[in-house]
Amino acid sequence: ATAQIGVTGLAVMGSNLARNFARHGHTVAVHNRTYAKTEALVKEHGHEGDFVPSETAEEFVASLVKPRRIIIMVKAGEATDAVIDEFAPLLDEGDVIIDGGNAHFADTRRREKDLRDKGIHFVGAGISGGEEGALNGPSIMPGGSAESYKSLGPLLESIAAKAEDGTPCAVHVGPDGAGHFVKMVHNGIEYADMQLIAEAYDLLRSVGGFAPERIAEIFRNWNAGRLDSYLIEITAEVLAHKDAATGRPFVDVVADEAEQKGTGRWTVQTALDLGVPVSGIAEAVFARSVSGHKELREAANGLPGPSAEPLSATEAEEFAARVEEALYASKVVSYAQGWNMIAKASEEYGWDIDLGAMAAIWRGGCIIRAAFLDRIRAAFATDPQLPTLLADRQFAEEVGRAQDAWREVVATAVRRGVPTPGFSAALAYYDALRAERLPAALTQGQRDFFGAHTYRRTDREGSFHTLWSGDRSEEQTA
Ligand code: 2AM
Repeated sequence: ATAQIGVTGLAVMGSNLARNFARHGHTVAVHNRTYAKTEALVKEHGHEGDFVPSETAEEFVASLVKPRRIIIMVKAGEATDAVIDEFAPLLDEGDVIIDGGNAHFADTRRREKDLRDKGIHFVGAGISGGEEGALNGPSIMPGGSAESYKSLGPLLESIAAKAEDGTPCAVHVGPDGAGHFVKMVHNGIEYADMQLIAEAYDLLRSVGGFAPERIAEIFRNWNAGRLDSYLIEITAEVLAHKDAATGRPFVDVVADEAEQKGTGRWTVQTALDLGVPVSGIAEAVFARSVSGHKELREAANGLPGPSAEPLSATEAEEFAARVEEALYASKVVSYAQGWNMIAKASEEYGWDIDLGAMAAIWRGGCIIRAAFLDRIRAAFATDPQLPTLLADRQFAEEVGRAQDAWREVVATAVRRGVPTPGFSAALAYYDALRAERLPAALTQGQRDFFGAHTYRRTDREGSFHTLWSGDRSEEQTA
């Protein structure tokens, strides 16, 4: 046995990950259900490093040094269980199985428990960065036991992306499903980011009157500032692209129905269960959903909207600057919500997640990589117990400075009939958090009126109920 790590499931993600290990000097055992893929990998990329191909699961397991480390790269769901069932009987106590797919964290918790009972470490690892990241450096979010990370960590850190300060974008997130959980939230935040960028584009186009090519330039400028990020960078590329067949802007020939594979939806479903408001992510998931409901959109097409004068060139430039502020402030809110969700789950499941470390490993390799994440890392370094990013002194100052522009942009969008669910929800959340009093007091009154659900008072401890259908006197119930 010579291989330090094994990869089974050699579609593009698996192959690229195996090549990444080999290129970093590790001996990599490779295996796939159908041998042709294994052969093709070794034939095409064998010169990149040391690969040990195996045709059968038994040979593959025998080719690995102990403790064996096997990464499964198959489609999330039944295939993962099938592969685990095939390999588990061949392994020894202390061996490590890593699931690098996009599993739901609840499945990862179940699998981890089953394998733990057999003495095998199961690590659900979120891997972000797509095919390119897998080959050249992904952001890696492994869960599972701390012990498994001792033997696995150095291997993962060697192939992970490196942040600007050289830190590898891989860290032990926490026990059992913690890794897949934070990967899910990462994807939710990615949905929110994309939605906010889409709204900014829509405003620049429909209110500002700018052409896609000019908007690409605006995004390129933004990318040189505090919004510097992979998503803003590729937005400029997409907007500048011309369709070869028609010569028109590419965005104008693409059907405007956004699709989703489900991690955004999982994030929102899970957030509802945990009771964490992630309105930015939820609005992003719903916005994709609305875009896909062709029948609803056709039925509503032609409903009246407002009429408005086009902006002058100077007004349009000023408006664009305000959109940048609104985008930035809304982004801070959606990240604040995402981090709240991670903090809540960490508490609920006893994961003890280092919140700053999550920002640190997302600085490179993944889709939401951005200069901004180093600011989040710094915020948690200053205060590891920070209840919301909005309370960080620097973020608070920036959002405070942006708020006038942010309100103006949302008001303009409403007045001119441009849907901005992301910007609007983020602003509403900001205003709700900072409000001295919320109308939730009235909600409690209504609940007590129709359902005797009781309420608490601002001036005394205990639970109270008013005899609404009687003499309206108040009784203390607890
Ligand atoms: P295949 O090449 O034999 O189809 C992505 O689909 C990867 O997952 C492929 O490498 C595929 O193997 C593998 N895969 C899918 N379902 C599988 C299963 N039930 N057992 C093992 N490998 C599977």
